[in-house]
Amino acid sequence: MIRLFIALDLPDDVKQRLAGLGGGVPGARWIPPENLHLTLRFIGEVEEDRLDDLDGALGRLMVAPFALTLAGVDRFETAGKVRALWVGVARSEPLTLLQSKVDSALVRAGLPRDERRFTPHVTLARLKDAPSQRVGRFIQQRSLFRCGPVPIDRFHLFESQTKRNGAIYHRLKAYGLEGVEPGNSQDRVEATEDGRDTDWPVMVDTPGSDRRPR
Ligand code: 2AM
Repeated sequence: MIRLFIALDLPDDVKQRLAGLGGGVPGARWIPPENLHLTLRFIGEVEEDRLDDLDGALGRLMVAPFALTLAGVDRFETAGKVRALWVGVARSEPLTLLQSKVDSALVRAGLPRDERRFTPHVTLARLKDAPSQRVGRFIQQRSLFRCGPVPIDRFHLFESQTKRNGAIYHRLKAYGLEGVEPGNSQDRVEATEDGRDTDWPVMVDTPGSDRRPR
C-alpha cells in the first residue's frame, strides 16, 4: 500500500515567508519550510498498482495556470481542541476549479468522491495542548498576512510516509497546468519535475510532519 495526496507545491521564497510566521505557540510542531504545501485532495492508502490509473486520470486534466494569494491565519479544531494552525487563501475560482477537477479525475479513476468541503489552506503547525490564549494571539497578530500573487503552473502527486516524528513526502509526479485550446479539448498535459515522462518514483523530499486528526 502507498499513502498518497495531491497538492500544490509552493515556490521556495513563499515557503520561507510562511515558515517565518511560526513561533510563539507552546505545543506547536512547526512544519519545516520544505514540507509546506496546499493539499488539493487527500487520497490515503491505495494499492501501488492503482498508480498508473490515477496518473492517467490526473494527466488528462485541463486547467490554465493561475496565481493565488495566501491570506490570513486560522485554525482547525477537533473536539474543542485546536489541532492545526494554517494560512488561508484569498478566494480563487481557478483554485476551486482545479480542486474539483482533481477530485473528478480521481473519481473517474475509481476513488470515492471527497465529500468534505474544500478549505484551501497551508498547514503551518500541528498542535497538542496549546494554550488557547496563545493560539488566539498568534492568529490575531497575523490576520493581515498576505503573500502573493503566487504563480501556480503545476500540481503534484505526493507520497507520504508516516514516521514516528512526522512524515517524509516524496513528490512522485508533477502535472503541468495548461488551458484548453479551442478545438483541442482532449489535450493531455503531463510533465515530471525533471522532464521525464512516466517513471515512478521521481523525487524524494525531506522529513516533516503530516499527521492530522480527522
Ligand atoms: P493538511 O493539508 O491540512 O496539512 C498529507 O497527509 C496531507 O494531506 C496533509 O497536508 C494533510 O493535511 C492532508 N490530509 C487531508 N486529510 C487527511 C487525513 N485524513 N489524514 C492525513 N492527512 C490528511
